[in-house]
Amino acid sequence: LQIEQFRKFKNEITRFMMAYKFALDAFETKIEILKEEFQFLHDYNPIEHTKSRLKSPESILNKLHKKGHEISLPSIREHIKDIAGIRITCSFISDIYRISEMLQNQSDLTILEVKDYIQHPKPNGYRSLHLLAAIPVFMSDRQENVCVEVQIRTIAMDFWASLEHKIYYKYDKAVPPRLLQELKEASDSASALDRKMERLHNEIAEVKEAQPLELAETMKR
Ligand code: 0O2
Repeated sequence: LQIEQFRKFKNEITRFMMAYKFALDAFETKIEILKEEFQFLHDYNPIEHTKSRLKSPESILNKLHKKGHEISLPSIREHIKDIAGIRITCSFISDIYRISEMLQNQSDLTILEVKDYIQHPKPNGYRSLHLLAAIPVFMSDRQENVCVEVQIRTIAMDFWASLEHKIYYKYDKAVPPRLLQELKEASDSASALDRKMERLHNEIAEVKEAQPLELAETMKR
């Protein structure tokens, strides 16, 4: 009987996680469509790259435990919203808001939450735009609305966040104050770089609009 119970439990978990995997697959297709169509229409690609991940069962259980909730599938579904995560890296800050708006306008997505850590960076310097979106997944016998956490950021924000993440875990979450201060300064520099790149990008776009042929000739040289 115990083996039978274990099998049943294992199947339930596999099916539970499958819904999140399908949600990510569907989301990736959405992003691919935006990317290709945008490239075609504007001859420019606002998305540098995307990366998706499913949270490991161990990490799901740790988070549930840390938040003090009971361990059950309904409890996981209710309290852990970032089981399926997708990160979109853009070239410029304006692209972040453009992509976010395009996603928010898609009628099959329900936007549950928007956290703007660009307008309001975290005290440590973390910057990104987070959307929590529910996407319908059609299974053989039911439809589920599955939560996906979308993080949209620039290359510079991504560079900063991945280094900060490594340092945070290297010091086992007790980072020396001097390093915290330097990380904050690095975040400010990354932000200044983002703003400068955006300015240059706009300037080039204006010139391109005014003299498309001349600019093309200059670029060839
Ligand atoms: P991992 O390993 O990326 O999955 P929550 O705990 O999610 O219920 P919270 O903390 O308000 O609620 O969520 P928030 O602020 O939306 O952040 C969730 C995710 O954003 C994190 O997931 C990180 O991926 C990223 N993030 C948030 N703050 C920071 C930060 O200060 N530094 C870095 N490098 N990333 C950050 P996880 O589960 O923490 O980690």
